[in-house]
Amino acid sequence: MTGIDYTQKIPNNVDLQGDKRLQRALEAWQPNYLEWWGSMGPTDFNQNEVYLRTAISVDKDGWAHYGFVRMPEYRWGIFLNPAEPGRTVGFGDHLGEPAWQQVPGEYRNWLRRLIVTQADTEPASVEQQRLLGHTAPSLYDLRNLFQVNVEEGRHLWAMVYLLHTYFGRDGREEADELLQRRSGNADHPRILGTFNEPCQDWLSFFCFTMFTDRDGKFQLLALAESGFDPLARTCRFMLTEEAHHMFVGQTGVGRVIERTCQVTKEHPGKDVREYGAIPLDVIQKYINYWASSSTDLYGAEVSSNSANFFSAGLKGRAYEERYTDHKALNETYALDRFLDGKLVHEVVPLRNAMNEVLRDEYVKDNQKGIEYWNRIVEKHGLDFRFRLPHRRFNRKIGDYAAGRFDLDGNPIGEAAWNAQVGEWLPTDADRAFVKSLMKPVYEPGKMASWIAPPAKGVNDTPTDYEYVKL
Ligand code: BYC
Ligand code: FE
Ligand code: FE
Repeated sequence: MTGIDYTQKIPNNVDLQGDKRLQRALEAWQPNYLEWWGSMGPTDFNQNEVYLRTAISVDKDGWAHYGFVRMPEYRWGIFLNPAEPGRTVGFGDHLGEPAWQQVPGEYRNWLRRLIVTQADTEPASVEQQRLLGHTAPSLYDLRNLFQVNVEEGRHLWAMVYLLHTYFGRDGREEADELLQRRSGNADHPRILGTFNEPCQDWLSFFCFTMFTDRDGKFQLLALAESGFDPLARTCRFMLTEEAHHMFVGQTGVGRVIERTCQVTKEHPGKDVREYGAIPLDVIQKYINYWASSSTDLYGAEVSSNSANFFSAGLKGRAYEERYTDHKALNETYALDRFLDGKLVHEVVPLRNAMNEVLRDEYVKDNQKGIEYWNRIVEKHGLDFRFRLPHRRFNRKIGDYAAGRFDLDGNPIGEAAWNAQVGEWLPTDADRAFVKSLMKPVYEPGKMASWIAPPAKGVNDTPTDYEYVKL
């Protein structure tokens, strides 16, 4: 079944009606979710109609549905990609065995932990972004923010469905806790570092959707390979939603760059700040900050957890089908570790380096984004070039957290770091300046001083469309 039943309290394509116990349990969680949305989701705007897309089927054209919806009335539901008949486990020790339709008992705890970690990021991001509506640079951007927010809410539903359906009582407890942890709360924080970082201005929001949602893309690609079939199917559908989030980040930062380039050419020799634009080197510092924090989200370079997840067939590699050896048992991975204060070349069993393998794909994808931004600068004939910080730069997780590294990944001392960190990461003054620009622009078609208009509107609408009815 690919069509989605919208007559139900919880829209779904998993025949929820056929399992009354499960349906009741999820319908009991639903008001708690809505209460969380009301208190931790976007502040205000819950009574405004927003031009949102809603999935009406999981087919390719299932996204055709756009309309005005108040966010609390968005039809959050449970949508899985169709089952592939005869699907088998695609990697690890169980290669070729039938994919699991139930949780394999021996892997229950690992699997639950993976699902909870994935789930936790979704509400966290909504919490991080909750104030941004008040300073949106245009109605177009306001609408995109809310689109991202409701879809992250749906991603939480996707994971909660798995917890409730396949993990019994402890799954239900985990689902409740997902509504209790809070981004940035010292006593009860979200699980992963980046999801506790404040994201309170729109340059940060665009960097977040560029770099942090892109971690989402690669983690989902790895989980979409899972031998636990319901997880694979739900992640495959989530990936179709994720593409829009990265579009918002990629083009959002691109439009900020575009605007700065325009101002630079209109007022040669002047500080663009005077004209309400953001200097390119400040944009670069925000890139450095969010790219490095999001690079942490792959975990340690050498990790027995990652080896276990792979061996067990729970979490694969992105694009597993591109590899020839799906067992990865006799292969190795060479990397520069940072041990006792020195970079040391080491060769480790490939399975232990699966976090790094996934991070490699992520870094490659980020690099393409940087090139897109540089084409904008080039088009304007300016000399500035953006760059991706080296993966060792500013890390808090893994080997490199133990040292200091410059943007090229060279180890440096604490004094050198302190002397230069203000050129690499946003300073208080940079943040204060960016914050000073964050004034809402709600007139249809108008843009804030620091951002260029989008190339086109949503779903073939004109860019001065009234995307949010205020
Ligand atoms: N911050 O063996 P290690 C998304 C912990 S984003 C804090 O290196 P492992 C989205 C780790 O939990 C995608 N702690 O790591 C984006 C472990 O803790 P314990 C989210 C961290 O286990 C935008 C310890 O360090 N999905 O969807 O191989 C908006 C040693 O860990 C961090 C997933 O992450 C960190 N950055 O794996 C909305 C997929 N990194 O057990 C949504 C599910 C590591 O010693 N998660 N630790 O207490 C996983 O696959 C893995 O848990 C990880 C790390 C990739 C996160
Ligand atoms: Fe998500
Ligand atoms: Fe996302």
